[in-house]
Amino acid sequence: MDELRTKYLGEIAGAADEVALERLRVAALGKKGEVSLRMRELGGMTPAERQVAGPALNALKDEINGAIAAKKAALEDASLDARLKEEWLDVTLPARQRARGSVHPVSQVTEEVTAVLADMGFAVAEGPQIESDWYNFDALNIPHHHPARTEMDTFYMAQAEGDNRSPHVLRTHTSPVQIRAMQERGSPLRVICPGRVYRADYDQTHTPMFHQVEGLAIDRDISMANLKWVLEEFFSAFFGTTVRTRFRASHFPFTEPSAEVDIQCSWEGGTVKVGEGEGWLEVLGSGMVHPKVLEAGGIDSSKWQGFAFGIGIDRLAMLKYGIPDLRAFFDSDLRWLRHYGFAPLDVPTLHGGLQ
Ligand code: 2NM
Repeated sequence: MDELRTKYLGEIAGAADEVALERLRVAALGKKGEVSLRMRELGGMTPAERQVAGPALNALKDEINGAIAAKKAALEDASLDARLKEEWLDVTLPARQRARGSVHPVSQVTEEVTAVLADMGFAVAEGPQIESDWYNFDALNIPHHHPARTEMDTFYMAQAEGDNRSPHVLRTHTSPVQIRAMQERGSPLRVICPGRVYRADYDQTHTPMFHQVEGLAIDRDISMANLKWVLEEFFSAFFGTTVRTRFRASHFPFTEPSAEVDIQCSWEGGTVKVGEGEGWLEVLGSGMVHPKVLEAGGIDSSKWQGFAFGIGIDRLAMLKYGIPDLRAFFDSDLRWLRHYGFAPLDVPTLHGGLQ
């Protein structure tokens, strides 16, 4: 019996896995196992022999069962430890970087301009980028012989041969959206129209597609004084500092009188700073809407009047964020976009100072 104990306890201690343990259990305690066979021999013993051998065999059986259970638990612990070691995860590591885009400065500035003017009570309107020549020119009192209407300046849509209708154009300003707003909403009216516009021009300071925002306010007694207040308020909120303006008489077919507007700036060290110094920078065209334009928009010019203005968004973005080269705006250079772009969650707000 001592031999059996030594043999089985030794082999159980050295078993590599559960399969080996089960094989040992069958060899010792199974129907034909070595311990079971000994137990069967108890019947042929004298009562005195049986009284000694019986309890000893039972004790051996219990001891082997116990050793198998203990070894099984130890094997399970070891395999769990191995898995934990294998699958260990450091939850304090920084998250994997995910590629994400940035907001283009033109988009950001469009949002900023819109936030300021919307806060003053202007509604936002959008319209088609391909326009009829009526909405783009005639409704705006731009005569047929005007140089802006030549193919030198305006992109005309291709037309089938023999089609005598006047071709559509890529809108050269967002004014056609203002005409549509007058027709659809009537007066009184306060509306701004931001968006893409197109002109056949390409050099250091012009791209064939650029961005504009136009504003329009119509009521019974609106004047140039209201225009000047709105623009000074707008520039001060947009640049985050008090900005003086200077009006110079000018001419546009769609306004009478017309004025070009300069903003105060300094030119020190080769960089332009808005809202300080003695210099001036031309940024905007404006005026009182021409009666013919009001009539084209379906508004009675004997009862209503209003101001309008137009600003280049790309120029505003360059001024505010110190971007030197206009053409880089449309190069899609990822390094440039990462440098000048805005985080997607930097949403412009008035209380946030618009950045
Ligand atoms: C400018 C300059 C002056 C303008 C006119 C209109 C409309 F459609 F209401 F008549 N919208 N914007 C306007 C006036 C635009 O851009 C330099």
